[in-house]
Amino acid sequence: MIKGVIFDLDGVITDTAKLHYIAWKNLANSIGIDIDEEFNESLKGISRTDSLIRILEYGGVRDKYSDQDIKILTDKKNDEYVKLLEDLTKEDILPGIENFIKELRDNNIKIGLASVSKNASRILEILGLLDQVDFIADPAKVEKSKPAPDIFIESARGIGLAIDQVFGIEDSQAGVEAMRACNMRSVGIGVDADLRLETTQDLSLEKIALYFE
Ligand code: B16
Ligand code: MG
Repeated sequence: MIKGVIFDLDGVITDTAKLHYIAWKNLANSIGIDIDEEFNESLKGISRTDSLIRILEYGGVRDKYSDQDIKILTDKKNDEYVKLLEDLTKEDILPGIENFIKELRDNNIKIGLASVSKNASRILEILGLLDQVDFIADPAKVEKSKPAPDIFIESARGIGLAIDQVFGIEDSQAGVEAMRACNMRSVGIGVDADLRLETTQDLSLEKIALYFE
């Protein structure tokens, strides 16, 4: 019996990947590295610091940057990203998500968030969804980022449910791996998972319950 659903944010509730891309590209360009949209795909679901490390490795300059340099650069990227977030509106909620959340709430299904974004609460606030979510896992409090399962385990704990009472929804390979690592049932949006759906518009409790129960 499903009692809770754990959402990823970027790529499931809204598409902030395009804003991360603008901010990462500008930051990378400022240190002489160029990235394209294909490379940006590999950053989905990856934490801020790990994303920068991947960019530095891609540019072949990882060993030139100290931990302090990395902190300065990730702060700079985040400053630009946070400014870009202010242009988000309710229109940026991905198709079908508001209806699906309503369906969950009407059925007394708990909702948790397992995003590695430290900006998650602000993004939900801008989208007008903050009061629809029962628990937002704090990525600063979990030891390891996706593909480790920590953020999903913390999110299930936060909504007071066992792993086998929930399923999670992800758009990234790292996120699906994270769920598999703790035996959480997974729905993938455009990515292979226990149940693969092509778009967020395909989400419905009935369809998912039929598959999992
Ligand atoms: P922030 P998710 C992830 O969100 C993004 O996919 C990833 O690109 C980003 O680096 C990460 O959040 C951290 O975000 O810089 O805002 O802390 O898919 O886990 O919701
Ligand atoms: Mg995501």
